[in-house]
Amino acid sequence: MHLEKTPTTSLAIFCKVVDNYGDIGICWRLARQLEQEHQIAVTLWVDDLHSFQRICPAVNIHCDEQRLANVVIKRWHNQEAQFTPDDIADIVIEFFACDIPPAYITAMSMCVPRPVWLNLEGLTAEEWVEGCHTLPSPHPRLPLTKHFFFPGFTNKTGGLLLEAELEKNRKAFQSDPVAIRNFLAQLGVTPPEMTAFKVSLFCYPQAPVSALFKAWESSSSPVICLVPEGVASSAVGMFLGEEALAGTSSTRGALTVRVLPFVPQPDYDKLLWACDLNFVRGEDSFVRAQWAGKPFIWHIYPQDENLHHVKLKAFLQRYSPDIASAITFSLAWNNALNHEDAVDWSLMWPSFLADIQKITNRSIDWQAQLHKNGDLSSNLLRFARLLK
Ligand code: TRH
Repeated sequence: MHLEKTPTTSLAIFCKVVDNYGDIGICWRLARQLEQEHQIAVTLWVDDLHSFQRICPAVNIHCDEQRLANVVIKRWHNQEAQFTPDDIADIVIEFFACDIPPAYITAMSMCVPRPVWLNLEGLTAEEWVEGCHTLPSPHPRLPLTKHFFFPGFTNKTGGLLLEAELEKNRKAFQSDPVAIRNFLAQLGVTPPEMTAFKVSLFCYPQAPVSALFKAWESSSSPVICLVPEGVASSAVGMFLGEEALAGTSSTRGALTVRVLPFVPQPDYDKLLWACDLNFVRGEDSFVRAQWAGKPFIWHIYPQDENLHHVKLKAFLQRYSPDIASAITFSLAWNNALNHEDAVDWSLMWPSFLADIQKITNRSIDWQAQLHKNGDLSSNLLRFARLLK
């Protein structure tokens, strides 16, 4: 029997790092998954290798082109770069409406057949997304059409990034106390700290960290707050009485704060899996916390005129409309309570903690609901193949 070899599909992702780690975090996760689970030949164009190296220490920041996890990584530093149709991938993804080089677009328009061109958008729980997901946007001059692709929480969106093995790996890790202990020990967590209520903290500098620390200090049982280096440095430094460097820690009342090294991306999942409560932010850690099956509090990326409060409320409405303590806590963490509402963390924390089992159960139900939407990479490829 003669088996015809199907040519490998090629795909390029263009990623502009606006700030922090979420842009590259999402693109790198997507790139690896497309390569590993779908055998796509992926090239990831990224303009900031320093941010990339923080979440993936194997990245060489001096290299214009390198291959990691079988993905070709190219430094994107020149909008004037020249391209011919031979350089163009079968599927082209621009992340978050970043402007891909004009010559790349011109070369795309000269390809036969034309590549699929997608704009992968940011995540929001707002309803309008369902109406915009997969909408076409014809190029004003060239014979090309770009399509919008929205991640999301319903089956009328592209879903969320989710690796095929994630659930299996998480369950194996969470049911192996030795693996959890070894993992935490390697990050510097001491045996007595491991028995405390474990919280991981990842947030923007505006979060009311000092006020929450005060409430934890007078908690009825020990709390250990694990915070990666570089996160909430000023509040953490104030608590510690010294610069918040990896390895430093201090205890006051019931609270111990310990600064961890900023871990590589796969270890960040393990940190979420190992903790009893996770504070996450932005987009990617927010999604990972949802896959961790543990209670989490989201610090949303701040926008002008508090636009982010609308997005926060849209998510909370979907996620936990019936758990008042969780909603109040999340709103207060994001400074989104009505002005008349006084924020008293020493009251809010115990009432959140009293509902922790209910909140955990909700996070498990939510996860099951999300699974029904499939995973973003497979959904994206299915859509791209429809357009071919
Ligand atoms: O870092 P973020 O705030 O990123 C983004 C960007 O600011 C972006 O411009 C904006 O659009 C978006 O938020 C909403 O948060 P995020 O999205 O959670 O990304 C953090 C990444 O860093 C994620 O991939 C997990 C990873 N990470 C590690 O690998 N190790 C760590 O120790 C920590 C704390 C995070």
